[in-house]
Amino acid sequence: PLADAELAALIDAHPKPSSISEYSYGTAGFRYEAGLLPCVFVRMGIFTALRSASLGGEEVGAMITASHNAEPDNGMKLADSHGGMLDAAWEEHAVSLANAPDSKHALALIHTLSDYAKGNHPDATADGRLPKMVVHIGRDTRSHSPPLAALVIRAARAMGATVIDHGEVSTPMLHHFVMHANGHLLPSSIPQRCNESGYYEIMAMSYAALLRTGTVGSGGKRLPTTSTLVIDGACGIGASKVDKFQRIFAKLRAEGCTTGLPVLHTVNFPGEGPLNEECGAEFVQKQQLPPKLYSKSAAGVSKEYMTSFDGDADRVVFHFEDKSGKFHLLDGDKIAVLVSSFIQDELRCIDPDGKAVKCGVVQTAYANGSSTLYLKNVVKTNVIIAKTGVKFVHAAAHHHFDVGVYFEANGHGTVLFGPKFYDFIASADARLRGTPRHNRANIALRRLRVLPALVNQSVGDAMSDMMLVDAILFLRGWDLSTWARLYSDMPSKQAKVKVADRTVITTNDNETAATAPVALQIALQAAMDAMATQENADGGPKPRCFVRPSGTEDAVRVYAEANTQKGADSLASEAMVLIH
Ligand code: NG1
Ligand code: ZN
Repeated sequence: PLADAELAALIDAHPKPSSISEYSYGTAGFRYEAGLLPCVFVRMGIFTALRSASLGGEEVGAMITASHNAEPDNGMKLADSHGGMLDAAWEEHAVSLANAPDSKHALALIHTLSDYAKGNHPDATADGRLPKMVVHIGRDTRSHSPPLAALVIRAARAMGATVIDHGEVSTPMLHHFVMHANGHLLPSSIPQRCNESGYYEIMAMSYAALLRTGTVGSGGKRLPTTSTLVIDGACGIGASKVDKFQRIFAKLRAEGCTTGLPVLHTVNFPGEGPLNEECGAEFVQKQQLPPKLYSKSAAGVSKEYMTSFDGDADRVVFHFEDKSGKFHLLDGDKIAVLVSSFIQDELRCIDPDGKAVKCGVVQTAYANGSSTLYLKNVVKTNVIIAKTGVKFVHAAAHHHFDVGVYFEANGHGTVLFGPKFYDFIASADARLRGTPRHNRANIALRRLRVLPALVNQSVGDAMSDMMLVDAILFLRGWDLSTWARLYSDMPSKQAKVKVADRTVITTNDNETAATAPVALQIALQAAMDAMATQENADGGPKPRCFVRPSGTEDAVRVYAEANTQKGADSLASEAMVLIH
């Protein structure tokens, strides 16, 4: 029996603010100004417990963060038992519970969901009690995250759930913990490690193993320009975590594993500057500008090899300053190109026809047109354009490919390895056993084998993606300028417009065109056509412009790209005027 009175008291103590007509589940969960969230958070504490029960006691998670948003905002991302995003049908239940008008309605819903859980797991329920419930909680460094986390924990406990409070962690760490807590869902080649040190250990060991494959025969060169990697932590959680991870490097060095290890120099720690402000992945990628370096230790730092994380460390972009002082950005699209071509090349060393494992890349409408062309024409891989948001790109990568690489232009992405990939590795393993270690297929096998552990397959992970990119650059003997030269981005411009009601704009499935208001799309199309004629560039990608309501901020986003920066800027300004 549920503790109805306790639950009702908790819900009543945190009523829905009058300024909210309806809480919505955005691109990445609930995200609002922190003061508006206690109502949702109490209910989500209850909800996560129910979700765990509905899965017969599999463990789930809630991450308290507003990622790249400014400090006053907060939010919650929910992790399902496989470590990925919450199931879409349960998203609807979450929204219903968040919006129940009062405790009476909320309790009715809670009872429906708990009856559903009991019905699904009759063996696990004794005396009408719910199956076991386990909820993992993590939070970012925002000042209001601890009290909000405390509310979630209280509510989950009132449901009778066991709560594992991980304290301050990055979003991908929380997803990793959840994925590893449900060991039976993990591929057998990945060691089960459900704690912070295990998370670092898996990453460091597989990273070092990948570097070691560079010492025999093929590649493996650390250029002076990549010997120190400077990490801009956005004044958020990522900075502190990289610092801890770095300690494992010291251990590796002490054990004699010195091959190619770079120095990781972290700047922009929590408290050194305002979170995500003029620094971090969101600022760097959207503004196409270098981050402000708040740390004292940043004085005189080399800018040849840099990355920026976002506020909850699930995104990463790379950037550098060339000899003439010019800033160059390597965004998520560039990462997708680097990673997918690397994996494909290694696969081909074992399977020259490339038929055994289906590889592909999932992008969004924000992907630079040049990257899509490069993936199709040079990497010669499959490309799918999905709706913005990890839940959509992740699902597409999982559904369509045996090795699915997905990256949003903003640096959020990962690689998913399906059953056919693991089968391929097992059979290659049997076939190549006993071949010399410098045999190229043997090297490729050892490289591919460590990837599923190095990569965080539950969700985008700045630290893991950073180490993967660094290892590939090392194996290729490249620095950022070589990588940047693979293709040139089409000049692009992104902007945000605040409007009274952003939901009046709706879009088609992959968000490349607006479906309402109809006149808006007609006008945008006319602007694109006019730009195409004006720029008169033959062959290359055509000017593009689209708008969509943000799912994380109260604004409409505008994206434009053209053959010149002037063209992209003017298309974006036209679109902004049209929206106003
Ligand atoms: P919205 O605000 O819905 O555009 C943003 C990013 C998404 C995704 C989510 C989650 C852009 C243009 N959009 O979503 O790609 O990362 O945040 O954090 O970067
Ligand atoms: Zn984020």
